[in-house]
Amino acid sequence: MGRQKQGIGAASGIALAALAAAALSPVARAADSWSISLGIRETGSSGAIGSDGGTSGPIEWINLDGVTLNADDTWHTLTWNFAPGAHTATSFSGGNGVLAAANNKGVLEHIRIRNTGGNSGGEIRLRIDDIVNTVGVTPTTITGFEGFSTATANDTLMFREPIFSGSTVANMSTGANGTLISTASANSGAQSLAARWTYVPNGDTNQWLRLTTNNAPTLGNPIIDIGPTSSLSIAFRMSVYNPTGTRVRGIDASQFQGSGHDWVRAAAPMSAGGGGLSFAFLRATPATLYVAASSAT
Ligand SMILES: [Ca+2]
Repeated sequence: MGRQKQGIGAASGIALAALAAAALSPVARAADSWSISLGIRETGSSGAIGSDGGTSGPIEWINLDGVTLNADDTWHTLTWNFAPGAHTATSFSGGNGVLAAANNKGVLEHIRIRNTGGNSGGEIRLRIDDIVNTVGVTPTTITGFEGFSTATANDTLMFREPIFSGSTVANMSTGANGTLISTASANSGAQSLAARWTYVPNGDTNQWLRLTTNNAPTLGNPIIDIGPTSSLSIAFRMSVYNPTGTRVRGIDASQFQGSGHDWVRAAAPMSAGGGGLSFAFLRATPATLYVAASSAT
């Protein structure tokens, strides 16, 4: 009886060891990469570059899913050339597959970010800087996100928060969500705009985000020149906090915490007698939980 028990125990031990090994083995990871394209609204505006061109007119995607950005945490400047033959246009809403509008003016309606690599559950950070519209040989910087307070409210500066657009909110998961000024990194100057979101963690490569400028209180619906000698450049930097195949966040909801829980000891390294645990603190308001964050770093 005793031996039989031992045998079962040993077999269970092997099975548990195998499970543990499987859990610790590197998981085959999808590429943490995203495809970037522009959504241009053909407003036919007459206002100056960067001013509010409104929300009327068809929307064409320019070079649909044509450029790949990897989570390399490095700045890359992408340029879309509006000369005929130098780009493709694909209707998103009411378009005809040709980029054209009165006055050669349209609006930067959105940046399209498709989850081409199939990232599943990653907290994605897309930094944006130096939005430059060049006409002929004359560049106009619409914004480099300099001069704005770091306390500028989420969802207000050129780009709305990722959950804003009804077109793609179903692709958004819980967790960090926002468009905030960041001083942690800039392509030029000292500031950029950091958008943060998480796709629904199912690895669907058709998921995309319509990061829209729709009626943003500051720099919303910005007019750009889309004439045959014009182009638009934007600097991007992608990173992901929990890449595909990893899981870095959780909540310790174990019992036995008792009263007077010693957080310092729990967070101390195990080599020093602590628990070696990391914590994310949650702030609760009625019906909603937010991850406490002091900045958009
Ligand atoms: Ca900047």
